[in-house]
Amino acid sequence: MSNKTNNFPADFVWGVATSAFQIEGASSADGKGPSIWDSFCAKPGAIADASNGDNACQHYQRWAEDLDMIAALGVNAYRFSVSWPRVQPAGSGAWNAKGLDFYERIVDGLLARDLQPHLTLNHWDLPDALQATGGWANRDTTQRFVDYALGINARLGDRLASIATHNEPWVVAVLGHEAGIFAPGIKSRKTAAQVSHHLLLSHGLALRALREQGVSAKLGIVLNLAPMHPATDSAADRAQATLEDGRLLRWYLDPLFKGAYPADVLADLGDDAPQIEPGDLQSMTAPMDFLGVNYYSHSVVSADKSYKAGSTGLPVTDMGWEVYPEGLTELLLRLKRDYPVPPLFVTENGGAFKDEMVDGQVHDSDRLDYLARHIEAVAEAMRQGVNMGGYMVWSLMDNFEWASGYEKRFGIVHVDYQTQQRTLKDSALWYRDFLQAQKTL
Ligand code: PNW
Repeated sequence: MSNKTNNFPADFVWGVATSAFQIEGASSADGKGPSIWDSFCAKPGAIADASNGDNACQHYQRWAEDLDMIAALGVNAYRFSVSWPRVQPAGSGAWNAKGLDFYERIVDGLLARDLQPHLTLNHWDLPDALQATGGWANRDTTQRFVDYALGINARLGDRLASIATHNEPWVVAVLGHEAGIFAPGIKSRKTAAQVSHHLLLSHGLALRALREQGVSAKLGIVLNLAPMHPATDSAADRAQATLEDGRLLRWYLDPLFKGAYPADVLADLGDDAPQIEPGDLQSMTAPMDFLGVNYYSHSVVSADKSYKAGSTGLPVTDMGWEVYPEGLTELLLRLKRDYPVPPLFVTENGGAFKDEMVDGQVHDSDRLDYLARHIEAVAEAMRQGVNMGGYMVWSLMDNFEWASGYEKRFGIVHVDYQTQQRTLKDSALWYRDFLQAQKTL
């Protein structure tokens, strides 16, 4: 693979990313409360391989070995999330000292290895106790989230490089509350719209509260974004692509950066539109220090409901997502063009592929190629003037891929779930060499 990429600034943030539920295991250890994903996994048929997060990668026990592995990759940053029910088992009130101690070990362990800690507060594992009172559909959960954010900042904030409030609010709202294929498994467009509103509101309220408390970490949010491309040039397909662009991108970006929901999406929602209280939209525009972008693919949109995704002829990953690095450059340029964005970080990018372990090696040339081409797409956006702060691979290691269970592997490190042995795949070795070359350029 050629390395034509370059000219990344010396202080560019290079990382690998994970999330708590997907790697930690120890689902009821040391006082941790259940999360909505613990409960969702127990529903028959919810998870492809009927698995759960009880053990996952046993990162809760193996964290020191894992941090050594991250350091050995030569990255300068690690993105992880805190399990809210591990640190505050009921989602309000009492804190769990052992849970907080765990994240303190992670943060101090990262700093000891010269790695920047980038923390996400909500990577989906809401305390079950809060779901019992309505979860994200209940406006009161926004206040519970503010308290949680303040507690984490009080304990860890002085050592964090960044705090992201939410990971991918679209996934929580739409996959969790409209499609119902992710926790908590609700199927209501109206509920989903209210949930998205409360996620954005809680983000803004948390930012304001954190700034008042005093914060040294950079503050932002992480969105999953994809350019929407009409399947054909027909007026119907183009109109559908515009609406999908509204649902996935503008629904989140417009309130965050312009203080208003997009009119076309509001009109499409009709009676399902969220209840908005005076001041809500104002709260959502709290200034951010960074915007996290998770990019996997573009979306091809058709007005024809029988259209099958992944049929453009482009190669697809094991998730069925088309490999389309040009879409990342396009997306980053669009963000710069349409919004007053702070520095952008690619907070997730990577691919699931069918890996084969042969003689202790994983020759994942498809993943290696995927990463190299997407890093080049970031470089291209930078050449065209986009202010990029960093890039993080999803994921450090194979892990619990939500409704797909352990069948889909996104890691640049292979995990043998029988032995919990970690093995660097070719993509990890390539990333390490690529980063080493960056340093000596
Ligand atoms: C992201 N979609 O999830 C998450 O942030 C990660 O936790 C996850 O492992 C990773 O991407 C890979 O899936 C997504 O259907 C899940 O569009 C689904 C979608 C997008 C992102």
